[in-house]
Amino acid sequence: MTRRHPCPDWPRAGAVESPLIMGILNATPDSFSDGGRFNSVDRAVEAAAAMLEAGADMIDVGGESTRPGAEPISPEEELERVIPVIEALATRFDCPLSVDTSTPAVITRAVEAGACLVNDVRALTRPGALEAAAASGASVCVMHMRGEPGDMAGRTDYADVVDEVVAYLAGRIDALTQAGIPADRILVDPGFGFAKTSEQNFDLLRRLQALACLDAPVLVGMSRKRMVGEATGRPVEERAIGSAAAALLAVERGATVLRVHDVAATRDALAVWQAMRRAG
Ligand code: PT1
Repeated sequence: MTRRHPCPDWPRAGAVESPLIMGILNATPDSFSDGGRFNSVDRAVEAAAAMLEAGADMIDVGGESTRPGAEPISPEEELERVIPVIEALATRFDCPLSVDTSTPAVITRAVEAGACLVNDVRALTRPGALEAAAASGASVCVMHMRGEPGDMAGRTDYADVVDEVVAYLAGRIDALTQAGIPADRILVDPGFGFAKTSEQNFDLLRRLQALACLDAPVLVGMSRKRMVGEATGRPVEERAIGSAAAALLAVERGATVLRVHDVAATRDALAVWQAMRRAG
């Protein structure tokens, strides 16, 4: 029997001294490649332990890559990758767990296994996903994108990217609340890197405050993304500092949950911000 750790009361913009750090755990074969199932779960537990040690507040487990150009995987494959990892983490750690999925069966099973947050880059638009999430009782994060990761790259013809993101997320909040998900369990995410040019990503970041009208906690994920690479000229393995800077700029503009790979760098950036906020 696995234990389920409840999600925190999600911090809201303005009322927040301590944004939450969500550590990214990829339960994909390319992330934990050598050996069989036991070995890969073991390594996932080790990676989670290291992020918690570095100051992560929660762990986000995902089995499907959603970076630009990625191909979808079958529900069976996704279940096989994700559920054993969530079960193992729920047994070993006290922290809230999140599942990065769009798949109804994975939503149901992951919440049973101990996840308290469903993080869906497709905003519960897959058939059955909304119903599965509502029935699970978990919190939900809905994100903006256009199309699918496999075809989103060219779909960047926005009149105004911020207006579209806000309108889309407002519509998803309506759909979720109508499906019975309480408003205080809904988080929103502008979807950095999803069907947006670098320029549009930075425009979104600059005007992130506009999402405050949705009256929902704002989660952001810019960690190691191409937008950080284009700004810094650095390859993916050298983007920790740029990513921490981006996360801090988002916090200044109201973000309260930070989805990151580099937990220690983000923690230090937040410590500097908090010291400034508490001074004087
Ligand atoms: C995200 C996110 C996510 N990103 C949420 N979940 C990914 N809530 C996975 C690039 O431009 O931002 N929010 N789950 C990862 N997806 C990408 C997208 C990775 C773009 C890289 C890029 O480099």
